Amino acid sequence: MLDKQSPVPMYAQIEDYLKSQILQGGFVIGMAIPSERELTDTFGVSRMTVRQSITNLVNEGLLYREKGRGTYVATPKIEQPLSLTSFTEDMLSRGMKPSNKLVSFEKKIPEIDIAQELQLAKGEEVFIVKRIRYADDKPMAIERSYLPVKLVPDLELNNIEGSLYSFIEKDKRLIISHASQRMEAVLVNKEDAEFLQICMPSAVLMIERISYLTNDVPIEIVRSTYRADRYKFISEIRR
Ligand code: 16G
Repeated sequence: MLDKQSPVPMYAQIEDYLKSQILQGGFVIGMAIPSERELTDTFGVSRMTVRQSITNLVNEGLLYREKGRGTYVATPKIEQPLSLTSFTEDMLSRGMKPSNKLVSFEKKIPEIDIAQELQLAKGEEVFIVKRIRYADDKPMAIERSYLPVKLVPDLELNNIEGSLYSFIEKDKRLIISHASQRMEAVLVNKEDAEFLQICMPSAVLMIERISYLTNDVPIEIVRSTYRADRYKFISEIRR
């Protein structure tokens, strides 16, 4: 099956073969792929070569390894358009069940950088909401939201157990109109690794979003850490 004369290295050809099996449904989600030994025999290459192909696909998020058991086909990552939607809306629109675990909920005067970004006067307080967000009971992201107390003074525990956007828009009748967002890849820290149930070191996607109401008043800063093995962000761009 391999072309030994090809300039494409053996590991890349095996990788292409495994990838096409996954994408065309030969190997389905959750199924174990053939063992390293079986692949070694099938392709007549060294175990190192097979391992290299599998490692590349694990790093791409198409496969995952389970210690002592084997290598399995991973659930495809969530493809999240870069849009101003809430976590609850995003998950429901995919037919997944959103849920939250509240880690902390405080009311205090924020650090100077948050106060400046939220355009707060000296001494003005924010609510700080830290939640783990789940889709179908799997941890996806950790969100730390900062909201000016003066805009949502009656924010309570039961509001953030559900959808925060629904509270802001339906209960408070405020309109979230636009946002600026930046995203970067970082290595997960110890605390977030525990919340997200991932090993260290793992790459995660860090997002900071500042959302504004129609009158350009900042309503929320969110600093989120997303599991990079479960999420990819996509956008339509035109020239
Ligand atoms: C999204 C937003 C977050 C917002 C949350 C509300 C990003 C990076 N974050 O996750 O700012 O607080 O939705 O979700 O997009 P909820 O209405 O389900 O509580």
